[in-house]
Amino acid sequence: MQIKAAVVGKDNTITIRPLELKGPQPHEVLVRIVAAGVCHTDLKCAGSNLLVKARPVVLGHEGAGIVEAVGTAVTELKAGDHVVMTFAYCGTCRSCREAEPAYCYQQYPLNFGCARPDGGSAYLCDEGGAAVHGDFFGQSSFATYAIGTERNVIKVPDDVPLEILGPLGCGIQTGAGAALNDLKVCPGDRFAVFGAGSLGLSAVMAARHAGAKTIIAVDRVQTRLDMALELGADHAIMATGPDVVAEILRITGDGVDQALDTTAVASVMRQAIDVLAPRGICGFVTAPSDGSELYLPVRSMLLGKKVRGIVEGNSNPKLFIPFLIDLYRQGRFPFDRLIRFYDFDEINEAFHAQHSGEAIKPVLRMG
Ligand code: CXF
Ligand code: ZN
Repeated sequence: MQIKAAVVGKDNTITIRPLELKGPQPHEVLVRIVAAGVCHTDLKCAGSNLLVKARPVVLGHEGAGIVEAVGTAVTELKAGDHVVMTFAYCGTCRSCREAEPAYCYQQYPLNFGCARPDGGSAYLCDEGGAAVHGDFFGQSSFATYAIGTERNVIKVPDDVPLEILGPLGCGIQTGAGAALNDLKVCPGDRFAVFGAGSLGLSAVMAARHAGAKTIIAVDRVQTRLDMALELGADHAIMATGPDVVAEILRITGDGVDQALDTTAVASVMRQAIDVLAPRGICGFVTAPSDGSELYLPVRSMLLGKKVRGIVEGNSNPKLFIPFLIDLYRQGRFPFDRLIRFYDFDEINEAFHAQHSGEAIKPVLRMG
C-alpha cells in the first residue's frame, strides 16, 4: 500500500515522501498511525548515524493508532483496536522470559538495527532499487502506517483520545516506570529528579502518586521547574544555582531515598549520586553521548547505596501502559499537559522545538 513517511536521508535531513509498504507477515500488525510522539532518541538517531547506521531510514517510536490488519498468526489483536506502539523485545531470552522485556538481550539489534528479523525491510525498494530502512524500535511510526508485532503493539481503551497516547510507548513510561517499577518510590520517601523534561516530569507525577513525602526537581529552565511544582514537586531547584547538592541535603536533612538522572550529563549524574541517603538508589536512563565516564564516591557508597541503569522504566508495557491510562482517567497522571501538537508536515519544527527545549513533548498528528 502507499503510505507517507518521514525519511531521514544520508545527509540527515528529514523529508516526508510516499513509500510502498508491504503487508504484515504472520506475527505482524499493520497500524494506521493517528499520532506519534517525538523522543530525544529520535533526534539523536536522525542527527548522526552513531546509533542507527541505516540510511535512508524512517524513525519514530511513540506511535498511537488503529489496527488496520493483522498477520495470520496474530491472536491478541484485531482490526479496529486502538493501540500504542512500544519498544521491541525478543520474547524468548532470559530477561523476556522473566517478564523484564526492557532488558531484552536483543534490545540494541531489535530497536536500533532497523531491519525485520529476516533482515528485510517493510518498504518496497524505491525506483532504482535503493532500500529504505524501517523497523526502528519495531515500528518506524513517523508515517501514516507502520508495522509492529503482537509483542510491541499494546491494546488500549478506546474512550481516551488516541492522539495523546503515543508518548506512553517510550518517554512517559520511561520516567514514570523508573520511579514506580524500578526505583520503587514508596509512601514517605524522599525523591529527587535531575532534568524536568518529559521523563523527569513523568517521574514527578509518578512519585506524587506513589505517596513520596518530599519530591525535588532540578532543571536549568525556570518554566520547567514551574511545571514540576504544578505536577507535584515540593521543591524546584535551579541547576545553575550555587550548590545543588548542598541545597538538597539542606531540604532533606540526610539526602534522598531515590534519585533519578534524566540529563545524561556526567557531572549531573554525579550530583544525583551525591544526594543519596544511606541505602539510597540512583537511577539513570541514558548514557552521556560525549562518552564521558562517571567517577563513583566509593567510600560514601559503602553505606548501601546503589546506582542502576534503567531502560524504558523497566516496564512490562502490556501491563504498565494500561495502568498509566487508568491513572490518567482518574486525574492522577495528567501527562497530556506535557504535550504540544504539530502537524505531520511540521516534523522539522517539532524536532527543533524538542531540541531547543521549547516543547516538552512534541506529538505529530498524521491527519
Ligand atoms: C532508549 C534509551 C537507550 C536504551 C534503549 C532505549 N530509549 C528510547 O528512547
Ligand atoms: Zn524514546
